Order: sequence, then structure tokens, then C-alpha cells
Amino acid sequence: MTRFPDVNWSNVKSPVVATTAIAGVLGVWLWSRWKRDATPTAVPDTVQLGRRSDEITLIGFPRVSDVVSSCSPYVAKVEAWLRFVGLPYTRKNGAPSDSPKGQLPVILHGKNTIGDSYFIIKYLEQTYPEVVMQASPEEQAMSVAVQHLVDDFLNKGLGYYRWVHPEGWEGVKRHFLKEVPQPMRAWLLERMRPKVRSAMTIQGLARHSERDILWMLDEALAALSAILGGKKYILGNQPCIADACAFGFLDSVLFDTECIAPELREAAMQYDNLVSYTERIRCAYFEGELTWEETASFGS
Ligand SMILES: N[C@@H](CCC(=O)N[C@@H](CS)C(=O)NCC(=O)O)C(=O)O
Repeated sequence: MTRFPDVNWSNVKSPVVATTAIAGVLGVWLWSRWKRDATPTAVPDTVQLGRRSDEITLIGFPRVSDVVSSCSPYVAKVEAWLRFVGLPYTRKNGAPSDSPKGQLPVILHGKNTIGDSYFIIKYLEQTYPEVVMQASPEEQAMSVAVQHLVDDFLNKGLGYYRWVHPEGWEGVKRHFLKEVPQPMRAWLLERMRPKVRSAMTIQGLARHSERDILWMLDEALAALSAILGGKKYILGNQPCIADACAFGFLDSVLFDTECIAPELREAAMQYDNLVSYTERIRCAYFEGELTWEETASFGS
């Protein structure tokens, strides 16, 4: 019969226990991350219908600098749209973990919790059909194209000039998460930055030189400016979802002078119609909440 060599357990036990414990903790952590990323939302947002009498609570991030809504252009988009269509809501600050999708904005409406600015608006349009703007197929197409131009490209540029660019990052460190005490705040922000950078590398933007990024953003800003032209809003006299997107982006770019590197603001300020449009929306829909004083020097 094979005889196993004698093992001195007093030497072996603690490394084995330690390794097992570390492997266990690592396993649970990996599993919880996988579960978080892999779990689909139980009900597709597009089929959810709310109860009209329920109150709407919008959860976003705190304001920074002189922006009128939130440092997140997506939160500002939803807030602007709610004001455009006149749906009453309560605004609260929260954290991405408040959302089933792990990002803000999110709305609470009765028993429903809806994440993502696109689906929040779709859900509210389904629940309150009277707020849906009547538009021709061409106008609808233009609105969808502008929504994607802003949400999927310009806002990524904003993120680059805030989180990746060293000047934006210095501002983020000074002004973001002020409600969290140090050193936790610095630790959280340092953890978030590589996440944002790697998302931008996967998306592609952060692979280009800074000069080329600005070139692309400037072209997109020129396109937005040309689409707006001399009109009051993107589709004419009434603001639509595309205006909410454009406003969410432009309000941060023009009025967050602390946490976005200035190159992006300078690029946007070349377009007088975009500047006066942003001011117009601030005055029409956020009156009484404006803290900035240099209004008169902006646009016409
Ligand atoms: N597609 C989403 C994008 C929302 C988004 O990117 N939110 C960011 C703030 S601007 C966020 O919550 N980030 C936290 C995270 O990803 O951990 C929407 O339209 O609502």
C-alpha cells in the first residue's frame, strides 16, 4: 500500500487556510460582479406603464459650478425634458447604485424604478401620452439623429475633457462627491477614473490624440449649430427631446468652468447660436435657479 509522506501540518495549515480564504473572497467578489453585470432587468422598460397619479422622483448628481441641473448631462437632459413638457417632479441626489442599471439618472414612479435617460423619457411618454410631441417623420428622424449625436458622441467628449484630461481631472478632484468625507472621497474618485478611461478606450475616443479628439468634437458642434440655425429650438418653436439632450450637454460645457478642461468650452463658444440657445433655455425653464452672473456677455 502506498504510504503518503508525513506532513507537518503546523507548517502547512496557515498558508492553506489563508489561500483558501483569499480564493473564497475573490470568488465571491468575482461572482457578485459577474451577477451584477450579467443580470438583465426583469421587465423591459419599453413595456412598463406607470400609474398616472404616482409622483415622479428624479435621482441625479449634485450640481457643480454654475450648471443649472447636474454635472451629468444625462440627468440634466431628463430634468430639462420634464420641464419642457411640464410634468411635476421631485429632484433628489443619489448614487449610481440607486439605479437598476448602475448609472444615473433614474426615476422612481410608484412601484417602478426606471434607469437610463432614453428609457425614462420613453416610459413617461407611454404613461402620459399627452406630452408626446407631434412631429412629422422627417422631424422625428432629425430628433433621433441629434439625440444620438449628443448622447453617444458629444457627451463622451465631455467625459474625456472632465475625467481624462488633466485639467478637468484636477477640477473633478476638487468638486465632485463633496458630500463624501476624505479620504474616502479621493479613494472613490481615483477608482472611478480608470473605469471611465477604459470605457472611453473601448468606445474608441481615448485612443486618439487630444488634437484629433477636439477636431472631431468641433465638427459635431458645427453640425449641431447648423441644425439649430436661426431657429428657437431644434424643430422650431417648441422644445423636443433632442433639445433636452443638447441642453444637458451645452449647459455643462458652457457653465461648468471648474471641472471641464477649457478647450471644449472654447470650441463651443465659437457658435453664437448654441450659446444663446443654452442661455434661452436656462432663462425659460430654470429661472430663479440661475447663479451665474455673466449672462449679458453670452451670445445675443
Ligand atoms: N445611457 C445612460 C448614460 C448615463 C450615464 O452615463 N451616467 C453616468 C454619469 S454621466 C453614471 O452614472 N456613471 C456612473 C457609472 O457608470 O458607474 C443614460 O442615457 O442615462
